[in-house]
This record gives sequence, structure tokens and C-alpha cells, in this order.
Amino acid sequence: MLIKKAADIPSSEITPKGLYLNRRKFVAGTALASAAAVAAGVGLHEMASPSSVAQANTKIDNIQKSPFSTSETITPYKDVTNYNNYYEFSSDKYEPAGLAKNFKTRPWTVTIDGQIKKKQVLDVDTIIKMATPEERVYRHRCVEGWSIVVPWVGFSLSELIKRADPLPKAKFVEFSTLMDLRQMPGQRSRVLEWPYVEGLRMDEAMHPLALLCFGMYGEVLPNQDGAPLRMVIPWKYGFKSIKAIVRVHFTDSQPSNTWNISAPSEYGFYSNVNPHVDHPRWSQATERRLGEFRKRPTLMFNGYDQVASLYSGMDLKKNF
Ligand SMILES: Nc1nc2c(c(=O)[nH]1)N[C@H]1C(S)=C(S)[C@@H](COP(=O)(O)O)O[C@H]1N2
Ligand SMILES: [Mo]
Repeated sequence: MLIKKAADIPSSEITPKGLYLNRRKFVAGTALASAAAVAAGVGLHEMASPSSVAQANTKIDNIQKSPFSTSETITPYKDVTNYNNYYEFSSDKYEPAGLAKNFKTRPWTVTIDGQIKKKQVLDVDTIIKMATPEERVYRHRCVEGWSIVVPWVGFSLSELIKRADPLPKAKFVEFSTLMDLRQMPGQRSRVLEWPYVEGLRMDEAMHPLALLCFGMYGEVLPNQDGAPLRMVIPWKYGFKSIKAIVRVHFTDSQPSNTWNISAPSEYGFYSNVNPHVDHPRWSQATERRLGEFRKRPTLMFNGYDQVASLYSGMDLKKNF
């Protein structure tokens, strides 16, 4: 995993902002695509649906501001959308933006199962409407040493968990990303085990800071940033924030997580941002914000001290 400096990001890679579509246009597009699919006798999945492309950059209505937001300078949109870790598309951070362009995020269902009372398969749009969308400006730090400040849009994962009604024996939540070799060229390579999986302890998952995310910068998530649904866990390294979620599974045992499977001595289950515990191959004491040149100190829990009590009594050097 090579770290390229933010300064290397060419400003020519600015996402065209003239492509904004309003919600009505999008809905009409979907209806049209559906009708065409029925007429042609094929499922929507089989069509190069223009509506799925139109999703990104659609404005999200009625967003409320969140008290959890930082007032730090927001990282430019062009950096956040052109420098991505998304191995299903590529291990080159500059490539997901282009390779995910036609990724189909509708129709999309999420399976909610395991040790809960309300097992169900939900349409992603049903999930998105579960609660009021909030804008949460979070610091987000990659284990590789770069960080971003992003106005994510979503609501606390706890909203979904409450509705799933977990049984007392459910102690962990496991998330899985879509597996689709036709759409995700990176999955043809064995660079990681597929599908990408991640997990949280139940108390971590229930913490109000843990964000179930479907938008950013006031708009629907761009595909390369994890559309249609991803996690954002601001006190943990970026790899915990799984993209393109298709399953939320409740279990009594600690789930495995992709980067831990790949390199157990380098990436743990907890992966809390911790400047005092170095990665075996590099220091974690400082970070570089995309768009900036200087390095800044990395803060314990990425500065989200309110989660400290979740780990009281735990040896965070062992539980890295
Ligand atoms: N499914 C999936 N989720 C993923 C990844 C991935 O490769 N696949 N990369 C992770 C890593 S390492 C980081 S740093 C963040 C990057 O999110 P961003 O591209 O929105 O900044 O996504 C995380 N979620
Ligand atoms: Mo990362």
C-alpha cells in the first residue's frame, strides 16, 4: 500500500459538478428504466440503467446539523472523491473514481439477520428513510497515515439496530460488502479475501457516533465512497468503515474482518486510532490531511474522547 502525497492529486480530476439531477428527474428516470425493463423482459439488474448513475450528486433533502460535527476545515470534495481505498475496484487510490462510475446502487437490498427478533431483507431506500438524515462533519483517518474531514450524511447505526431488536446473546455486528465479479473488477484478484467483511462489538455499534452513511456534502454518496450504504466510524482507522453494505448480521462471537484476515499482525479487530501504538511498518503518531502539506499529530481515538469508556480496562496495545 503506497502512500501518495495529497499534493500529487491532480486538480484536473475534479468531478464534474454540472451533472446535478434533482430528485424528481431521478424518480422519473427510475420509472422509465423499470418500464423499459419490463417491456424488454429483463430485470433492472441486467440493464445499463441511467438512474443508477444519476444517484451520485442527487441532493438530499431535510438534512439536520449534528452536534457531533467538528468545525475543522472540510477537505475538498475533489480530494475525497478521487483518492479512495476501495479494493473491490482497485488497490490504486486514484482508480475507484473511474472504475465505480457505472456501479449499480439500485435496486439494492440489505439482509438483516442473525440473533435478532426482526430478521428481514430491506430495500436500501427503506433503510435510508428510517430516521432523519444528519450532517456529521467527522475526521476520518486511514491506517496508512492520511486523513480527511468530511460532511457525511446519515444517522446513527443504533437506529437500525433498535429496529432489528437484537436478542441478549447478540454481542457483535458483522457487515458484508456486495460480491459481484462483473461489477467489481478488484474481486477477480486475490489481493484480499472476498467479500469484504467488518465487525463491531455491540456497544461500539450502538455508540451514537457510529454512523450509517448514505451521503456526503449534502448529496447522495458517490460510488467510490461507498454508495449506497456504508459505515463511518470516526474513532477507528478507515478500514473499519465498510462500503456497499449488503448484510448486517448479529452474532455472539467476534466476527473476522478482512484486513485482519489479510495481515493479522498489522491490522486488528478493534483498530482504534491510537498514536501510541505503531503499525509494525510505520509510526501512527502523525497524519497528513489530504490537501495539506504539513503533518499534524494524530489524536487518541482520533480525538473522539467520548468513546474512551468503551475500552476502559482493556489493554489497547494487545487489542489493537
Ligand atoms: N468494501 C470496502 N470497504 C472499504 C474499503 C475497501 O477496500 N472495500 N477500504 C477501507 C479503507 S482502508 C478506507 S481508508 C476507507 C476509505 O473511504 P473513502 O474512500 O470514502 O475515503 O474505506 C474503507 N472501506
Ligand atoms: Mo484505510
